[in-house]
Amino acid sequence: MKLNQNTIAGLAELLESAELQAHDVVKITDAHPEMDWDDAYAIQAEILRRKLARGNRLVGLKCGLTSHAKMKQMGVETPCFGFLVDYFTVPDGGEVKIKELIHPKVEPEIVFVLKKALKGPGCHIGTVLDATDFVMPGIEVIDSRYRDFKFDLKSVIADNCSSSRYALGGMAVPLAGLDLRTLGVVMEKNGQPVAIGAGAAVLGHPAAAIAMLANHLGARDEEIPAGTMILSGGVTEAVSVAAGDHVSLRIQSLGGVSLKFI
Ligand code: 0L1
Ligand code: MG
Repeated sequence: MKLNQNTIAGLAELLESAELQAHDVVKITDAHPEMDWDDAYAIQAEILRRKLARGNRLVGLKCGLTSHAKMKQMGVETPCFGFLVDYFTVPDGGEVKIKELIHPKVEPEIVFVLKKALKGPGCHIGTVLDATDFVMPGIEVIDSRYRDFKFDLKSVIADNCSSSRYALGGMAVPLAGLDLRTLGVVMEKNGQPVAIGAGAAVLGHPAAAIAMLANHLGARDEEIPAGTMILSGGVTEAVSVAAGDHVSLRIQSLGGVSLKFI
């Protein structure tokens, strides 16, 4: 690690305050170009520690930047991993208050819920499918704290991979007989299709993203506990939203989920 504990705590406070007060900041590597990957995840972990100390609950994990469309959109080449806490959760059909956010975008996601713990190294698609209880459709609302969504990968990891809100559809679908690679995904904004794709857009198979997360945590001697809910990453590019927008997502065989922005 290149940053000391005071700097990590200060950067966590900067980014978390930006999130809670809905204002943007410049990417943190501008002032700390020496920052390494461990520093980036340490800042993210410090943000989680602050939230848990305030009484928030951890409710899930996320993989980000797992499709080539997203990597190209953001100019990066590697996925990133983050966390979800209770107040990020919006019910299906519920409202997201734009004034609580900076410049939100929405992404269609295939969401996994595990019935067995996963611990890397060595996790692969088969391990993940064996450990999966069911999958669901999800809309993730991302909201980078960085001005104009301009960041590099270390800065975005520190910023908890732009996590801000998410909603899950109501159908829990077991995997038997489903090929997640070929499931069609259609996201509409105000009744118009704005993002169309298929599950294979996520690293060839969405379970590959979950395996990558398990291997990433395994390298830190951590596991993904049974029961964990995990967003596997946006299937398409993210789409900007504004007050008054209605977003709905349908994923073949998994049903739908929607959000209103007010
Ligand atoms: O969930 C995601 O794929 C977002 C990862 C962070 C990058 C971004 O803000 O687009
Ligand atoms: Mg996402």
